[in-house]
Amino acid sequence: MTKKTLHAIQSPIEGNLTVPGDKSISHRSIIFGSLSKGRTVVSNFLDGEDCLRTIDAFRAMGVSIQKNGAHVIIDSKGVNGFVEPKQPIDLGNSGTTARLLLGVLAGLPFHVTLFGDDSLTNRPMDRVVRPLRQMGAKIDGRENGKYLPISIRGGALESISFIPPVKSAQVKSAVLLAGLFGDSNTTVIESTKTRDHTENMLQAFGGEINVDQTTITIPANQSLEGTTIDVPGDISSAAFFLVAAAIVPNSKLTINDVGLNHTRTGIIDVLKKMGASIEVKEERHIGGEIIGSITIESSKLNGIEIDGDLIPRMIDEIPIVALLATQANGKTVIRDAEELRYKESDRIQSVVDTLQGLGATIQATEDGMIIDGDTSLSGGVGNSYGDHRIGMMIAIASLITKEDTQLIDPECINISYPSFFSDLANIQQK
Ligand code: SPQ
Repeated sequence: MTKKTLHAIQSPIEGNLTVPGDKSISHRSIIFGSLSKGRTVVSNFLDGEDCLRTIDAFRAMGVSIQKNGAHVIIDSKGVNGFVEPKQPIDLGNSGTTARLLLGVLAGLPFHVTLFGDDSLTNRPMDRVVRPLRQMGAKIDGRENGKYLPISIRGGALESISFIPPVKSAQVKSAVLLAGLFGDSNTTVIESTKTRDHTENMLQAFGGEINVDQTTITIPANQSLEGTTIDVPGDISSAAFFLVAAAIVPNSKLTINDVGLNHTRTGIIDVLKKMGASIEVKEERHIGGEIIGSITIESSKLNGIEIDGDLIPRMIDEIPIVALLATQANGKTVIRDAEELRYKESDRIQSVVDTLQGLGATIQATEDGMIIDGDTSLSGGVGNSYGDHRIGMMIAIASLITKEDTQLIDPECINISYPSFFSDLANIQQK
């Protein structure tokens, strides 16, 4: 396992930054570009390991995908041009690829085996396997299809009306994608609205979908046409630097061209609620997504309660919010976030263990954590547990620690943000 020494420099964060393309939208651009007929051109595609897995999966089904950095060209004949993959497909660390791909494969007359790395192999797949079986897909796998490796044989499906038992955009998306191969309308009724990039992107490809608050209905047998997609900057990546600027004294940072889709901006609401000095400008709409800029300055922060409908709007930001809370006056309580236990690591346990190790006062609860601030952090050893968001949280923590920090397994950051350390160096005042 490699280690990276993060020096305790404590220099302010200053300047302007654009972050790489949104991971969720990049995955979906490949999926819909492959399902559509004709050419799709994607700019600002996230060149991270997870999104490359989605490209590889569709290449394995015969789709022509050319990639030059963040520029991707997909030439597809649509699903009728797909071929049965000859080999099992390796999904690496990517939960989004696994679950959304299962939704597509449910409708294709192929036998496909999917597997992943240790982390992905331990993440639950039954949440998508159950509704896809209900629609008629033949699925088997470890522990009766609860976990990868999974084999699927798809085909013509029966449309269903489905209430997901968990708040998950991946489950919603898998069922909607399978719905394209159904025999009438497929409906997903969510208890809380989760990120809606699948719904937005389907429409960008000329598809039809009806969204009535948390009830989404998709007709079967649509003909989708290739298009151009300009991927907004990833607010989940931006969140690390927003928190850095909020907690490192004398900082001021502007992040440009970042996605501000309201299903993803819980981090902005949290920063505002804590008293951060933050200004958000919504500048333009592209393909159903909102793009704009965020400016933030360091300021005094207060502990808050975070729960309910806010959680799905910031689920991937909770590790960095936990660090933020260690620098806020008073107690921060995070509830209703049990889904964190099923991410790349058990993010309740890994956040708590890591921050405790760095000197924070934080304890785990079943569905969240309780953090007492304002604490000064010591530094020491920070284990990423192979989880990119924990790795980046440790790197931001090291900006305010008294001593150096050893980050264990920094490479995992390449999953979602390969240029993380160079972007960080660019905004650290020399
Ligand atoms: O793809 P993966 O590994 O599941 O990625 C994560 C992340 O932190 O990048 C979660 F671990 O993001 C998910 C997110 O938590 C991406 C996602 C999507 O693109 O639809 C939805 C969320 O997951 P879920 O389980 O709530 O649907």
